[in-house]
Amino acid sequence: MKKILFFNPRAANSKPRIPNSILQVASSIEQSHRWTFVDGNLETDPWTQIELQLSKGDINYFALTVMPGPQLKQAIPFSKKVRLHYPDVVIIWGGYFPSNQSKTVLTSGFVDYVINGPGDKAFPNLLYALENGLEDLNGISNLIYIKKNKSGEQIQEQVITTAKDELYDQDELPALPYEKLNSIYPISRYLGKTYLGSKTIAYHSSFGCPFTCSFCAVVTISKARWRGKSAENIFKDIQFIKNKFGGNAIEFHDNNFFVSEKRTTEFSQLMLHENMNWWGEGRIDTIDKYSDETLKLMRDSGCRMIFFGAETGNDEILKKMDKGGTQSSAQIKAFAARMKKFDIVPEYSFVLGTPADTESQVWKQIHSDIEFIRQIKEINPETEIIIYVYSPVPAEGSELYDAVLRSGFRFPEKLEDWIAPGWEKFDLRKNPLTPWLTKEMVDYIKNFETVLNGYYPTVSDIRLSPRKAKLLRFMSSFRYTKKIYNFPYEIKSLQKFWKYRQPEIEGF
Ligand code: B12
Ligand code: SF4
Repeated sequence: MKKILFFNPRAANSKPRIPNSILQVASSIEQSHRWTFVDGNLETDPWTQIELQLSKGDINYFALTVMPGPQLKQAIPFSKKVRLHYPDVVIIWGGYFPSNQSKTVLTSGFVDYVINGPGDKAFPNLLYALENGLEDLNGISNLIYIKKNKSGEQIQEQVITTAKDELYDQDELPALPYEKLNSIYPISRYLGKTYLGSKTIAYHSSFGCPFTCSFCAVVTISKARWRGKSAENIFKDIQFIKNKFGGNAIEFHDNNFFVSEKRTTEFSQLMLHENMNWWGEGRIDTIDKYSDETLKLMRDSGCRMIFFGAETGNDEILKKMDKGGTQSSAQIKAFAARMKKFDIVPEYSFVLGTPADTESQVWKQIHSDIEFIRQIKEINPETEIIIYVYSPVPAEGSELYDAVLRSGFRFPEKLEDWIAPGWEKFDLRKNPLTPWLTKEMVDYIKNFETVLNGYYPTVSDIRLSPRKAKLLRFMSSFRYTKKIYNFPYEIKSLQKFWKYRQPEIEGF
């Protein structure tokens, strides 16, 4: 049996999560292959561990999951080293980054195959083809690779993207190999303390999203499709992790957990007596259609907070973002008030700094969004605000992406450029290299965020004691009330000193 070395590059400096991407891909080859795993989130020196495995001489595949951002800092140099020192090992990348930037990844010379979106069938099918000498890989869905044709003396390279499968029935996928993971890294190490509970389970219950927001990388992967596991199956898994490993709270990592009110209701009913808090991501216009009974049931079953893409208070931009056409600024406000009634904290994320034709229009948008955020805080001060600076995703054909291209923006063409100092933070949506945003604008947004986080510290940072939160608020109150956001060094240094945690970068 051939052997795979899976690698999860470091994504979080603390609080590692159950590595669901790796677990799900591993479940697809459980019966046909041997595998082991190195988790960059749990190793101080993951390369030594990788090399230890490779030096045994029985690894045939090095398979990595890669998100944009900091994961690239290990994914790129380690793949390069594997290619250099172990040239026979086949290198396969999967996940959002390679799916969206496949050409750059494949032309690097150190990644052989990219799994495009769900790997549940593509991964085992690819391994089968490679092991059985099948030359034509075109029949393997969800795969991107480089085909080399020899014409005369020239080798022509062509990036081939095979057909995409419809999303799979999530209830038919094999069970995740939790026990095997536990034998490599004790699962207890993944059940972190969050504001939801002392042993928080990260669970992924659905794939995709039925919407087509034009700034979102999920659209390019799942093409407005969504499939979810049944409430019973989610509940069974949760009970298993709870009983076997002691999990006592849940973070749902779905892009959109709440697509089906029926599923949410069934799940909430099952959870009523479990005494577990839970959190997930949803849409305002979807959940606003839920009945009051459902919202109450959700809260009774432990739903404490929901993450929503509020995006902006500007109705015109909301339309450009293609939020499905039904989310409006009035609804965003009314919904914050509705959530207050049910004691569920709405966590609103905003995307500031979208492109506009002139500099003054960009500034106008930024100022009006900041005013809008302040109004939301007045309506429901419990609302958690997450601020992103817009970073484009290659959403070909959308109005927003057309404006991005018109501005002259281009993604890096060389894979290693993604870890150059300028690009490194690009996908953290904090420091985008977009032509329409000046440094002053980015600073202004960041400074407002600092003052806002000072005046309203997040409840999800459990290390921040009430006393510290009070002091932060006190120190920020003059600036916040007088709207003086520039150079908030005193707040920044306190946040740095207390290692204030930004949920958008590290999770809770
Ligand atoms: C958990 C998570 C994190 C955690 C990671 C924690 C950890 N690993 O310990 C934290 C909170 C740190 C995080 C941070 C970020 N994240 Co993140 N994250 C996720 C999240 C919610 C879940 C990932 C997951 O487990 N999915 C479950 C598995 C089963 O699905 P999957 O990964 O898609 O896997 C399938 C396929 O993609 C494929 N596949 C995936 N990997 C591999 C590997 C191989 C070898 C193969 C063959 C196949 C394969 O097969 C799998 C099974 O079908 C996703 C959203 C989502 N629902 O996926 C966002 C997501 C991946 N993150 C995203 C981003 C942008 C980030 C950030 C860079 C920025 C940000 N502001 O969020 C930061 C910074 C990351 C960093 N510090 O490196 C984006 C990526 C979008 C894009 N632009 O490409 C996503 C999609 C969220 C979103 N909707 O925008 N993230
Ligand atoms: S609703 Fe959320 S996950 Fe779905 S397309 Fe829009 S931003 Fe992406």
